[in-house]
Amino acid sequence: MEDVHEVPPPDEEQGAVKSTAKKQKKMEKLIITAAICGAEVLKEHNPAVPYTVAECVREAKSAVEAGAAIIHLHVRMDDGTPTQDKSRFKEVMDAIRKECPDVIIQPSTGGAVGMTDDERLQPTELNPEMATLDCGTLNFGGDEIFVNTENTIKYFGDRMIERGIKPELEVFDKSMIENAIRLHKKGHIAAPMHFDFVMGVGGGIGGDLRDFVFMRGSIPADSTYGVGRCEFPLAAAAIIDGGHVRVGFEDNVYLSKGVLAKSNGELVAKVVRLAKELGREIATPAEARAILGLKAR
Ligand code: KMH
Ligand code: ZN
Repeated sequence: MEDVHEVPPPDEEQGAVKSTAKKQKKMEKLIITAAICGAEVLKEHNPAVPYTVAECVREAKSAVEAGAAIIHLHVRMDDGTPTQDKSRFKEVMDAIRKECPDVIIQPSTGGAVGMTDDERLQPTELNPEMATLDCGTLNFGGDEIFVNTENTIKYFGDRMIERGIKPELEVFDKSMIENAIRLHKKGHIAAPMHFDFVMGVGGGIGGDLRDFVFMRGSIPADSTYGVGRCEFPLAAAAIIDGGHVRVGFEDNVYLSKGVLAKSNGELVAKVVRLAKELGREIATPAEARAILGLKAR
């Protein structure tokens, strides 16, 4: 009599089920973005938060050496006051490029709460390869509101199209994905779109796995995405799913519970370790440019 319990021989690839498994498309390499500075986080939160030009270079270098392909950049005055001043951006970007010539620098157009649209847009005059485009208005703690009206988003999107800047579409909630898709259809945002899910900010969506699944399932099929802020619980999910990851002091100053990161590089290195364990390779800046379709400068 035939043995019904006989175990079929394993396929050559561990875990593959011959008849049912689809051949998986090879995953793109993982793009790690380091948001090294932010506008709100202070040295009181972590003494390694950079304010000066030299400190920004130190932090960018540590992140790039650890595996970051993109530096998401805010700039500060030497006393820590956030600024969107074009010349300060130029000074910091030039200094970073001197040490890290290949890295993609993605200036913020979000700036800090209370800044005007034109003040925020100043770094786009430097024609960076990428810049942030915040896709909706958000309660930002206490009485603060981070204002991005539909007209603001259109204005920023049009500026980026004119200058060939790829927007990093920062979405703090699912409704902001809807805003981006609607404004893409009206011609204010070019495709393929790159989203960054900034998750777990009070006023926005939470940072649980179910929130991530909801966000991830809501973007167009031809788009790419990264996940940030609640990056450590969610990085593994994004790595497995083929998404990308953002880390950095702007979002989180801790390496693990109660342990401050000594540098942005330490945060990047943690993602690199996770990716290695999960079998995902890390993108160089050149590979990140190819994945994101950035225009050569
Ligand atoms: N600082 C926040 C108000 C961005 O970089 O575009 C906005 C922000 C988003 O950080
Ligand atoms: Zn930012």
